[in-house]
Amino acid sequence: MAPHIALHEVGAAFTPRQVSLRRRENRSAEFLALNPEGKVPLLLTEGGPLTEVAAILFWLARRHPQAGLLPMGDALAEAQVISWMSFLAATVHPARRQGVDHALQVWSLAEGRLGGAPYALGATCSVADIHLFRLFWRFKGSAALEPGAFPRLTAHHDRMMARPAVRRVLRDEAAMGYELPA
Ligand SMILES: N[C@@H](CCC(=O)N[C@@H](CS)C(=O)NCC(=O)O)C(=O)O
Repeated sequence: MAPHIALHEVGAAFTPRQVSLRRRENRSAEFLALNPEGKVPLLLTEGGPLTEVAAILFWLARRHPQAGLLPMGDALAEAQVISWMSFLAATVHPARRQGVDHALQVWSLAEGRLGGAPYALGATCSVADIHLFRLFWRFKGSAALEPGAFPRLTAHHDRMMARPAVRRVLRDEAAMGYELPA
């Protein structure tokens, strides 16, 4: 979902291909030839297949600078985007599999890290916000959160939900018969 949102955000021409994990299409010979790890997402670029949410988001933002989803020319700010996305991919995404209590602890770290700013990097939206949104959207939908829990992440989620690209992807993926992964 995160790369799908970013593709719309940057205005790239693309052809979506649904890969059903339930039907194990990610384990087909055709899919494994493109990603031997057998995981989604996978973006087929003109230069070859690209895997990992963080790399796909980074590449799309670099390829489409006019979208303003990466702080160009500021090496530290750019590294902060990578830092956020590495944290999300390596720590936040796998947390749910270790139980709700662990996931809540990890999300508390994300809540603290977000601070009072509207977006991960501060005032402007970057690809890190797309990554963050997708994971919190899923967590919020799967865990029975206490009312008022994670106020900053919830405000961030609501802010992201107002973006046309996000609304479009939620609608399109629901119409496709979205299968909730972990
Ligand atoms: N580190 C990868 C994780 C990708 C991942 O875990 N994808 C899951 C769906 S959320 C998947 O394809 N699982 C299928 C499988 O492992 O068989 C990323 O951030 O892209």
